[in-house]
Order: sequence, then structure tokens, then C-alpha cells
Amino acid sequence: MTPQICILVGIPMDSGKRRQGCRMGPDALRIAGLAETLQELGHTVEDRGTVTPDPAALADTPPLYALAETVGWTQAITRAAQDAAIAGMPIFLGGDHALSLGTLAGLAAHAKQQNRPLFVLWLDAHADFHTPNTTQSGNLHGTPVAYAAGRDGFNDFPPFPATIPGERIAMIGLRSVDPEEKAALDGTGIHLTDMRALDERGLRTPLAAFLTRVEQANGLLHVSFDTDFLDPDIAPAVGTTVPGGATLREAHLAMEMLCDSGLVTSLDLVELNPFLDHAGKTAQLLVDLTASLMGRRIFDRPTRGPK
Ligand code: Z70
Ligand code: MN
Ligand code: MN
Ligand code: MN
Repeated sequence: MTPQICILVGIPMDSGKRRQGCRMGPDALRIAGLAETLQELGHTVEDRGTVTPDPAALADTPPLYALAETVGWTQAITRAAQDAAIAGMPIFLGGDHALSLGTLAGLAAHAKQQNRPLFVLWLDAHADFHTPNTTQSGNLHGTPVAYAAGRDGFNDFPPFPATIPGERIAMIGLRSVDPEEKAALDGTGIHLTDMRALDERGLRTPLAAFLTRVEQANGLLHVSFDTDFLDPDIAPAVGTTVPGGATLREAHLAMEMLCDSGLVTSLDLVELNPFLDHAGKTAQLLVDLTASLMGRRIFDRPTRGPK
């Protein structure tokens, strides 16, 4: 892959759910050697340090958990994401998945400015398709895709810059989807690959089909990697473990295919909770998967060449 300017953006955000610890994620990823690994692969790395949330400017409204803080984060992350996308390839170090409320908004604004369509690959056990009105848990990390797809109910958040049509969103790894999310996903055009589909058809077919659509549209491609996409046996450092996740080999294959496509323009690494990790094993795995995404290979293969 052609050398990239990787912009690391630390987002120690924990307000998207009650269980705390994801705020340690950015440092765990740094200590696991993310920057050094990217440099060894020939990339330039600029670590922009840590985003701080805007001061909360509204009241919390239970049963939503930490709404005000999450809106403050979303505003600050949106600006940081847009700035980072201008400078290079942003890698957002979470932090829980609520940070994608901001990264998606900033990247959508960037894409609009570039006059190119933004595509999103959501690698996650969950659909994260609730709105603040439909969430049963009150945990806003379960809402970013709904925000980006233009669902109603986000009046306390900044208006989403450029709604992402469902046809430009693919979810792979689904195995915990709430009834209301299922109903709301119906008819959106979002490409859904649950674990049964992965078992029956493999990961290669749905991912290749999505990448072809991105390429044909000359799109930007944001990959949002929730650690719980992976099976908890290999990635124990997550608050909400869901058994039956992606294997090590499926995850590396996904990253290698994404690398070969040359289409990925930004990445979230989220929901790593180092407090629950076993001697840094999950953080190390996320660094290794990022290395596969950024060009580490057993043997080289012919590629389609990066844009
Ligand atoms: C559930 C909810 C969720 C991540 C859990 C779960 C959401 N749908 N997302 N862990 N990353 O609470 O809304
Ligand atoms: Mn760019
Ligand atoms: Mn998620
Ligand atoms: Mn998840």
C-alpha cells in the first residue's frame, strides 16, 4: 500500500454506556505499539494527542445516560475528525462507540466538502441503530448509525452534516440486534451480514460486493471497528461480550481485503476496555489487525492499487 500519513486521534470517551474503562483505550493502543507498527510498515504517523469534550451546554435527560457529556464530546470530535481527514488518514483511538457520533459527523462534513460520497463499514456484534427515543438501555453508544442514517430523535445533537443513505452502509458481524432496531433497519437499504450469513457464505463475498460499490462511486470509506466484532475468546477486553464472534482469521482477512482495495480513508478502533484485558492481549490484537489493514502481509498478493 502506498505510504499514508496516519493521524492518530485519542478519544478517551466513556460516556456512551455505564461500564467504565474505555477511556484507557487510547493509551493501551499506544502502549501496544500502534505508532511504531505503522512506521515499520512505511507510514508517517502524527499523534494529535487527546480530544477534550466541549463543556456540557444542556441538562441530562434520564433515562438517557450522560446525554450532556456525550453531546459535548460529539461537537469536539466532529471538529477533530474533519481536521484530521484534511491532513491524512485518521485513526480514531477509542473510547466507546458513542465517539462515532462525532467521527461520522466530521467525516460526512469532510466528504461533502470533497464532493465525494461517504461509505461506512460497521464491524460490530451490534447494529447501533437506536435513537435516543428508542434505546432501552439509555446507552448512547448504541445510536451512532441511526444518527448518520438520518433517523429522527437526535434533536439534542448538532444536525448531521450530510445524511448517509442506507445503501452506503454495510454491517458485518451482527449477532445482537434489538427488536426495535430490526424493525427500523427494515427497508433502509443497509447491507446486513449476520453471523449466520458469515458461516454460510464466508466474509469474502459480502465484503467484496460492498467494496465494489465504494469503488464504482469513487467513495470515501470509513471503517468502524467495534472490538466486540471479534469473538470474546480472542478479544476479552469488552464490556458487552457476545459469544460467537469473528475469528482471528476472519478478522485478518477482512483487514487484508480492505487494504488491497486501497479504498479505506479512515478508521475507528472502539470499545476496547483495558480494565478487562488479559495482559494487553486485546490491545495487541487490535494493533495487529490495524497492521493487516495498513499493509502487513505473510506473502504479497497483487492488489488493485490504492487511490
Ligand atoms: C444494545 C443497546 C451496544 C455496543 C452494546 C447494545 C448496544 N443494542 N453497542 N455494545 N458496542 O443497549 O442499545
Ligand atoms: Mn482525506
Ligand atoms: Mn458498537
Ligand atoms: Mn458492539
